[in-house]
Amino acid sequence: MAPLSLSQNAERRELNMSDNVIRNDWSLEEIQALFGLPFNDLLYRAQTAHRARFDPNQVQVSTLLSIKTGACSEDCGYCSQSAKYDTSLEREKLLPLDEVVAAARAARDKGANRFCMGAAWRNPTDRNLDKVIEMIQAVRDLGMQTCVTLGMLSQAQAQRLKDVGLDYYNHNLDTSPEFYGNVITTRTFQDRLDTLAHVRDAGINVCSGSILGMGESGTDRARMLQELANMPQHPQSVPINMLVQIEGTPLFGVDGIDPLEFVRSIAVARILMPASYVRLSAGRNEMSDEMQALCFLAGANSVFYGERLLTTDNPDANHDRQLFGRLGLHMEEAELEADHSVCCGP
Ligand code: SAM
Ligand code: DTB
Ligand code: SF4
Repeated sequence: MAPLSLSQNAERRELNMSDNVIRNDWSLEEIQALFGLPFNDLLYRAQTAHRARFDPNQVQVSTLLSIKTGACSEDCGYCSQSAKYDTSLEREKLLPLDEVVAAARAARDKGANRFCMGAAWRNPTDRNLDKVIEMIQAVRDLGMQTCVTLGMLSQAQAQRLKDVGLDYYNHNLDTSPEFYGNVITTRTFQDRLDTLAHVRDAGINVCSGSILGMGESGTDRARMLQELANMPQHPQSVPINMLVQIEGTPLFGVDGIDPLEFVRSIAVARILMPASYVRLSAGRNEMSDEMQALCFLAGANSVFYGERLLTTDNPDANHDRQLFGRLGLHMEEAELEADHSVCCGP
């Protein structure tokens, strides 16, 4: 093939520059056009956008802990923890503070800079929140960033979490508004947007993303990314999960997603939200090292790290460290607000 002409080169450079602009007005057609690019062109654009704002060889690692497991009143069709499905999961009460602190310390000692605590609640009660606030304080005292995912939040609850110095709140859109009703019926897509608005308005970093491989169409994936990218502010963290199929749930046995389509979705997320962390989330146990390497090339720069997600397995930390070594990736270190005492006391 002939080399690119000067004007083709200029056009390409211009396209790549435009990928570095923060926009909140993406049309569905534009997003579908990105998905439709030749794979190499898409990855080139995503990698270029990534390099403009991030160290391309750095990966942020968060460790998860389920602080309250199972018996959830919601009917999320993917979830091991819904009381509506027989998934043979042992339910557990809210963990005591000392167990949470021990798990966070172990995660920190293995190199995680963020500890993410998840609870199987539709929403926390104010008394639940008192306990979680103690946990957040204790984990911050270990010098780690904190994230919690507790279900729906009121504005007042979000403010309480901000006041204790919570760094991130995770609440996923999960899928497109159009496909949503096929997956969850006990709360609406709008409920999710409302919780995210409460978190954002309280000034907490938003962590919001999705699950791929639930039987959704390519248009659903584009619409889901459009919803995330057209929020008033991009979520600072965007977890992209691949469905972990759980026996007993309605989504068990659904046709999985083509791995290259998954990589494309990461690349499009990176281009649409160039300043956000894009997390290669659940499902890594089912991915080859090579597929994960492609996801990093496509702009993923964060993972869940440690042997356990919430109720299912994740690659072990040694394997991940070896993979990072083979790829020349280094793990990001914790950066907490300089003045910890402002929000949290001495
Ligand atoms: N109960 C809270 C809620 O739903 O917001 C917090 C915990 S919930 C388990 C957090 C997120 O984990 C879900 O929104 C979903 O995106 C993801 N998740 C749960 N089960 C999953 C599965 N089997 N495979 C992939 N992602 C999953
Ligand atoms: C997110 O997007 N993925 C995490 C976290 N946020 C809370 C949860 C993944 C759960 C995978 C299935 C399980 O372990 O139960
Ligand atoms: Fe409950 Fe969260 Fe699981 Fe839905 S995803 S069933 S709200 S724990």
